[in-house]
Amino acid sequence: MMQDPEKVTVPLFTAVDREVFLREIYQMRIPAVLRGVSLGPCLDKWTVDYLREKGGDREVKVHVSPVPQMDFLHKNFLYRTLPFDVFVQRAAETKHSDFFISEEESYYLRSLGDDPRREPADLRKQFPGLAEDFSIPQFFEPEQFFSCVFRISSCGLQLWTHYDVMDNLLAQVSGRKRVVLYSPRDAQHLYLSGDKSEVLDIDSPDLERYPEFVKARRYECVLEPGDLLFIPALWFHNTLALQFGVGVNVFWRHLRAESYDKKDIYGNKDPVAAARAMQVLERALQALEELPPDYRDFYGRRMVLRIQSCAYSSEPEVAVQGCSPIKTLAASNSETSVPGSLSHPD
Ligand SMILES: O=C(O)CCC(=O)C(=O)O
Repeated sequence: MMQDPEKVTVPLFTAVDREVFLREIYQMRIPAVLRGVSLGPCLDKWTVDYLREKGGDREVKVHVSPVPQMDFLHKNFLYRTLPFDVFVQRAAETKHSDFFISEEESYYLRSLGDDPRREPADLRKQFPGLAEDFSIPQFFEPEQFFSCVFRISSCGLQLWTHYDVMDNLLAQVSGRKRVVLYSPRDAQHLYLSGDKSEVLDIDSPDLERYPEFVKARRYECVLEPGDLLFIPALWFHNTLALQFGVGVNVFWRHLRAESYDKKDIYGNKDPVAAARAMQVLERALQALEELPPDYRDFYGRRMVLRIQSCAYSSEPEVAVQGCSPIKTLAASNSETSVPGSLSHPD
């Protein structure tokens, strides 16, 4: 019989200040929904009309897809450039009179820096008029700041499962959004292609092709307007806009600045030491190619054992240790939460 994936609700915290965040969430390296943190007047102000007027006609590069589930494997989407106000109008409507592919195409904006090849995005530079409505939560040290990115999606838009190498505070300003996350420890069940999982349909995966996928523990939450989601570096995430939605995410460095690739503008290039280790591994695998298959198998297994004993953490996964009891999704959906602490809805 096919095993069901283990499901866990992302813990919900209310009345979180910097001290609670640093002590109870940041240290544990687990995702958490933070409700009630002040994000500024954007929550009331950012209607479609206001965004169009204040954001103006600055050009933005957007993803346009014929279906809401974007597929990076088969590149079922196009990149197109539109004035911001036109883009917002199209992302907010469900049927378009002007379109690139079809009347029902979906739109997604991940904003970029002024010089997209050299500079990370910063809402304060690209959209200063709108940025003054958004307060960046001050949970980190200013020198940890990396980028501040607009995320605007058509209703139904689903972004593939991927990881980033920076810590992330994803603020949902309008519209509801489902987010599914997987621990870095479950990487071996996710069929990775670089930083992305090849399993696009996470709700109904092809288990003949991806039999291991059910072994990945699924963390899930639905963000309401005003919620912040803390996504620690290396945690995989998949987003599904349940409505037209506007979000802003802020990436923060978790490691020292020199640990990161200087050319990284998206916050998703592996840290320098990790990239070097992966290159050395590729060279080691090439060396094994010189051996006959049974020797390659034997020395391959010895290498795996060495990696397991030297690099794997002996700590149990914090999410299990630190967050129990976590309500599983199979249980009731009603949530209660304790100010400044984990919710224990059961
Ligand atoms: O909210 C979204 O649309 C995607 C968010 C995301 O991938 C991120 O913040 O890294």
